[in-house]
Amino acid sequence: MYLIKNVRVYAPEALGVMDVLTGGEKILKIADHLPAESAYGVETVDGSGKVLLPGLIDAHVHILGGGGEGGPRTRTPEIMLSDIICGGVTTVVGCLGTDGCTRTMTNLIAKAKGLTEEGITCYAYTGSYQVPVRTLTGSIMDDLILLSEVVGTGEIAISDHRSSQPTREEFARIVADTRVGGILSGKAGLVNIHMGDGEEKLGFLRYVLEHTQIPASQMLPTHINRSRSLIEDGIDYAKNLGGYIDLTTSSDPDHLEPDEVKAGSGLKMALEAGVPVDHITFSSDGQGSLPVFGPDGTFLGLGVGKVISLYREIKDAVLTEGLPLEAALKPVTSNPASLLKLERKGRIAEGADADLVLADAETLEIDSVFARGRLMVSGGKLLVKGTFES
Ligand code: FWO
Ligand code: ZN
Repeated sequence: MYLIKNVRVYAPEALGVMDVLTGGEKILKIADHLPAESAYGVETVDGSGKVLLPGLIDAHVHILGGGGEGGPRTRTPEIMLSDIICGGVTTVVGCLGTDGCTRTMTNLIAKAKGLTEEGITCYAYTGSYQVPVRTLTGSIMDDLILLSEVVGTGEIAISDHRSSQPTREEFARIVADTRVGGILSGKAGLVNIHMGDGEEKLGFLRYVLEHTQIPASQMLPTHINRSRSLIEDGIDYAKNLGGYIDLTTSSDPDHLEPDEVKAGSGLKMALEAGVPVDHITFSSDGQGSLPVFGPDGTFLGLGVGKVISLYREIKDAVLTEGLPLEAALKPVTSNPASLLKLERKGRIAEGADADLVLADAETLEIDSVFARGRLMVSGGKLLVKGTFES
């Protein structure tokens, strides 16, 4: 049990200075004053001068590693627990990308189970870039209904030279099957959509909204900030069709693509254009490759995404872009939790999982991270390492 005292709580809504009691894996009590019971092994944590945030949700991480666009030597490394918790992330959704051949669903599910055993909460999308979707059981619905880790489908590539060039109808069918699989399994059934640099942009998503009864909350297009023209299309899609958009934080701010938009500034752009904050999420693309192709499609090189970029972009949104902390937190806490229907995640509330980040109120530097009630990082130091981490 931990009693975090006199801490400014962002649930992500600002609750003011409170005392927060955790026990086991849960948040038990939030009140403006809780007596510091020394009995029952309650450990008191001094929260003065600090903020308490919900553990971050990163809904797009290549937990097996991804890449390969430059041949086998460019297959990126598998994630380790510390890559995740050092950035205040306590919930992850793992995915496959371009390479849905050497990266398999059986491996993805096993890795998700491993990360959950190591202390965070890890889910997965079935499929990869490809269409038809490469599932584990042979069907999207069966994967959702039978595999507890599977919460949706993705990352399905459209408008990209590396996609399977699916038809609109094929795309609509994937969204429909994922929706019904979600309904039958009591899960979100969210389709995570990889947006490339193609001219089509969000046309396929508009087609689904205009020609089917499927709600906009079933689809989440990611990499929306990969170009100025795509983020403008994304802002229009979110504002006028009630769509949801996901910005990628991993791009290296010092080596942005020619017209790539940093996630922190993309968030500000969308909010100023009138997109409701609840329709915007961030994800890192951690361990995914960040390949650069020439205009003629030749491979020029690649970097590797990092989960720690997620929290970096939240800090930048507040400290550089001047956004309120509440607005900067929603895209990585309550918004992905709502879209993914993860009721116990993304919020500081009684009965929710004790996934918490304690950070300095001024610098937002992370001090401590709790995952399901276990102290994983304290005083900025890693307490819990992955099985094979030195
Ligand atoms: C983006 C994941 C991209 C992999 O377009 O989609 O390639 O399979 O590991 N990454 N292909 C990166 C841009 C948003 C910068 C992926 C990657
Ligand atoms: Zn992608």
